Amino acid sequence: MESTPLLIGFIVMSIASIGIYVTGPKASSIRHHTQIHALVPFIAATAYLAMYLGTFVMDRGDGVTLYVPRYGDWIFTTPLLLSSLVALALHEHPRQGGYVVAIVGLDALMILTGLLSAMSLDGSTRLVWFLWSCAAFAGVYFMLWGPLRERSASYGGALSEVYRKNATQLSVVWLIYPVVFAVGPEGLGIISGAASVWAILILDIIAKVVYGFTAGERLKKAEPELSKR
Ligand code: RET
Repeated sequence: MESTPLLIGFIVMSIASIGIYVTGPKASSIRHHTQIHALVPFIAATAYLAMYLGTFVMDRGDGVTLYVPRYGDWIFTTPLLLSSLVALALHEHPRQGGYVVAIVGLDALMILTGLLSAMSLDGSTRLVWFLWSCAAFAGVYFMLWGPLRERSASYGGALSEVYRKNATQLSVVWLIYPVVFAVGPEGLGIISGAASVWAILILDIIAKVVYGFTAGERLKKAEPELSKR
């Protein structure tokens, strides 16, 4: 059990949730982004608390520890982060619903098949699920940088610029997760269990907390233009 990083995760996420809510934009045109960005670390705090307490933390069967709450966290937080970006790209256009379903569907498939990979005892089965998860991940990137980027660009100005910056920040950070997974004990076992828990903690702080604050600041600056649309 790696209790130190798990306890740190619980504390950082709890404080960050309140911090993002208090400092995030409140104007009626964009405050839903603040609500979503504050909910994300709240969910993560719950998962870190569960992992710290040992709830749903189990031996996979070969001595490798499986942190199930981590996937429970991701299955809720990644769709929330994506739906905030989709709402921005389309600026609350009615056709938004379809885009959200498509990208969230791909994202959920990515997390669930990632869990299947982590659970697999057989190396080649693990690789197949890993690659399948990567295929869904590629679909998420396609949606972000294809149709959604196009729609946001058609609005131009601040909307398109904030979308591009937030989507870039998200895309870069998310790419490191499968790398850490692949070298961690659930994958090839190149780095130790402790190193992998620390690495995921740092990634989670960047993807949820740093992202929550910076994405909110960009939206704040663009608010005067966004509220006119
Ligand atoms: C897994 C393993 C299988 C291959 C891939 C993965 C991708 C995970 C990602 C997680 C992102 C989590 C975030 C959480 C913060 O809120 C499941 C590790 C592609 C992209 C951003």
